[in-house]
Amino acid sequence: EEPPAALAVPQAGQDGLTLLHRVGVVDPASLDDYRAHGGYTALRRAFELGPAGVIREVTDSGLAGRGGAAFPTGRKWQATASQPDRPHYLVCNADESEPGTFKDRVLMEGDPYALVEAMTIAGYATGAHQGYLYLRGEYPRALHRLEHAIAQARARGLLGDDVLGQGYAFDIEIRRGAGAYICGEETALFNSIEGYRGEPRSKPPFPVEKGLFGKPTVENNVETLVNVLPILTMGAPAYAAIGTERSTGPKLFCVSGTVERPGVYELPLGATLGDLLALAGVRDGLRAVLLGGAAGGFVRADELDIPLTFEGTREAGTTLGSGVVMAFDDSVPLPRLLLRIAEFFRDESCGQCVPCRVGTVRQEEALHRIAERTGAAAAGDIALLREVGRAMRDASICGLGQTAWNAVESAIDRLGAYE
Ligand code: L3W
Ligand code: SF4
Repeated sequence: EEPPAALAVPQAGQDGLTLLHRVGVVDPASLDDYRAHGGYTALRRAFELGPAGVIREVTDSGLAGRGGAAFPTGRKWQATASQPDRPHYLVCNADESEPGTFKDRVLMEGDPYALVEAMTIAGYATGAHQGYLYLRGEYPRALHRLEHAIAQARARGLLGDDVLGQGYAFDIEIRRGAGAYICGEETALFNSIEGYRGEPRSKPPFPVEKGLFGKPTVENNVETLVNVLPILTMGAPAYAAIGTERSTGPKLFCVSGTVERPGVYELPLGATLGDLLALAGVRDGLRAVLLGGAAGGFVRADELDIPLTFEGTREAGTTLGSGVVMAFDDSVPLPRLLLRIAEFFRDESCGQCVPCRVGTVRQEEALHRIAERTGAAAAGDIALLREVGRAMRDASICGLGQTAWNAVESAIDRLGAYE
């Protein structure tokens, strides 16, 4: 059962990997194999440290969320752990839907017990006894492997009423998404689990205070959680020595488009875009790279020295997002590509707030008009796009509307699209 090429892990089995070291090496169905490759040492370490000790390690590691927003994980865990209201919940956001993102799929399919162990640690640290794993509906192989892993862990006392005989109760329930991108937004995801429409809630209150079922909730992305395993096994100082001072640790990148070897790559934060593209085999004629997915931004082929860090990409006017790196050469018609991105946002807007509901339609209409004129913008089109984009960014309730204009704006300003 070979994954399709786009899901290849070109580095699988190589030495020095921190997150992918078991992917392609262990049998994803075997708990014994997982244990033989270091599995469940981090959970034992967590029980030695106690909940506060685990949160201290995660805080000291500098780990920041890998789903796109880079919020400090230790701060989020501490904020939930300290809430007096009970119960607390843990939610793993595995609704991986950002176009061009497929790293969490590789982790879940290739190393499913790692996520089960990491969720158990996160639940223990933050005082949750129930974890929900909200899985993208289009990931049937990940579903089967995780269901199997959860059942095996339960049967072997690694989930359930008395995890590892430590008197801590924790279990995991999988909920499947139904194809809506917006359900990856953390509060829309809560609504979806609770049986309501997948519409984002206004924040604050943040989920750490009022999340799932109105209770204190930690929600983390799959990759964020899996990082907790090396933090506990190698210790926070050694983990923090990977990467840069402000962006610590390893990061998974999803490389696709016009490269020789598309797939998921692991590199320390701080490597440059050029380093990554060299690994993936950049082709002649590279024109642009979309960083951070549809919600991110384009950079030019002469900007490959951008450091892949949260601050470096921000300073370069884009974002690391969830690790999307899509390469395009001259064979890709830019107006058609931008129109496709706009169609995506119009399609996926939940329609709850006006700036996004109307703005994504207006943006698509303008880009459609331009594409029909084979890429030439008429007077007023660009001004209209800017005005609509500004309104979406400033006045939308959630990240979808706030970022729906990013890629188009960067294509106009950096790539000279439509000139
Ligand atoms: C406690 C505070 N908690 C913020 C928490 C908040 C959330 C996290 C980040 O994601 C990104 C965007 C795109 N006390 C807090 C607090 N929090 N302040 O920190 O929050 P926020 O609001 O900055 O961002 P967000 O809405 O969670 C937006 C990316 O997501 N994106 C798509 C991502 C897609 C994937 C995927 O497919 N795998 O990840 C689209 O916009 O990059 O930066 O937990 O509660 N004072
Ligand atoms: Fe819904 Fe868009 Fe508003 Fe988000 S910004 S709540 S997706 S309409």
